[in-house]
Amino acid sequence: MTRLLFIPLIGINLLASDCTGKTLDSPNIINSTDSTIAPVETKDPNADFKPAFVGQTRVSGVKTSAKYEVKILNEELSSPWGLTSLPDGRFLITEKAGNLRIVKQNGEMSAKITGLPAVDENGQGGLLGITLDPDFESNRMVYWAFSEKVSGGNHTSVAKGRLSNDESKIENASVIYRATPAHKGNLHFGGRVLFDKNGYLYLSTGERSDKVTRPQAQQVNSSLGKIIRITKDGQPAPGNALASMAGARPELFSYGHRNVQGLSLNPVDGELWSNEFGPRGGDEINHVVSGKNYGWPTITYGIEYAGAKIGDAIQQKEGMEQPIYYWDPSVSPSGMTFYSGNVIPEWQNNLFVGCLSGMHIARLVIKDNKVIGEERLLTEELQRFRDVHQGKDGALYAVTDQGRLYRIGN
Ligand SMILES: [Ca+2]
Repeated sequence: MTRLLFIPLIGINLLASDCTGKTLDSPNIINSTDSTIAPVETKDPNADFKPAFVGQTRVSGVKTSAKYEVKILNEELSSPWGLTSLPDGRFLITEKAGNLRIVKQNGEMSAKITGLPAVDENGQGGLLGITLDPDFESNRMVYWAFSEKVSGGNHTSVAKGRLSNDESKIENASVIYRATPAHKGNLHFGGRVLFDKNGYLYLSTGERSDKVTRPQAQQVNSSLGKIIRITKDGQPAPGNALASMAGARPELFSYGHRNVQGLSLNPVDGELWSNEFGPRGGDEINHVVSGKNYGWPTITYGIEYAGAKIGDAIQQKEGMEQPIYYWDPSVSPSGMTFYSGNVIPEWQNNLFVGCLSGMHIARLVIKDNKVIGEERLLTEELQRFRDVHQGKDGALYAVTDQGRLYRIGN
């Protein structure tokens, strides 16, 4: 029953975790919990960089004390990428090649929903993140990110459309935002979408990986390597702090990102958190504040895949934000969610991060915007976790590149 399909991305992500680098004395980082479990990461890091503060990496391990049950609801999906819930609890799931499906809580899968614009499914591109309009129950509008082929290459785009009453198609699909410039490549599209509490839409992008586009993560006249915040019509949302910076695109929310595939709102204060892939080492969790610079490629806790240093090999710089947490070696973080359900009460306000090369779901216990405990869930499944989502019933759900939909609850 194990299906090890979808090989194309595995090579790339294995590189990220190919840990042949320097050795370092075991980090001796003690956090503020009374846990005595060793950090979950036991491999040597790729680099001997020092964290900026205690608890920024390799915190003490934690272990869920409640019993929970892991169920595979479906394993016939084709490279599912984004997962969200309809109001009645069924799931709306994107498949990378361009298909959208509804899956019932019992795992039963619908036919392909038609009417979406074509996607460029090469490499890391395709049909990516998905979210519902906050007013979905009255307007049935759906928003999704995808890689769009255009003259000059491709780029990440956002489209919206109405889910037809019979759920067979998306009606009047239209592209509302294009993260230009285009680039000829098939890597680092970002691709999560998420509404904030005010009804504005976040989109995460990537810097397209190539050396020629990488510097654009620091350039505020480009949408590459950014978190974007727009209206439902794709216009710049009001209040973006960068809008006052000379030459900046007013839709930019934050910059200096490498490739952001995880976005979630912290239920404690409604603030935005993100993750991003580092190069070889240096995957990050960030608390994202309007107008701030998250450093890539100027500061990073990673090194090039081939082992070379990146830039000046610095990890801190005035005016650039530190990650809340980082991983070295890489775990390849993708979709993530804070948990606010009651099914597993001890998980409340914890952050759950789907990991691709890491092949687990990372559970991060967070206090005062610091990570104070880490656990690896579902390691025995050997799946590449692409998205993690809290269902309407308060359980956790996850999809994997190999095609599974999991329920994690009681
Ligand atoms: Ca960073």
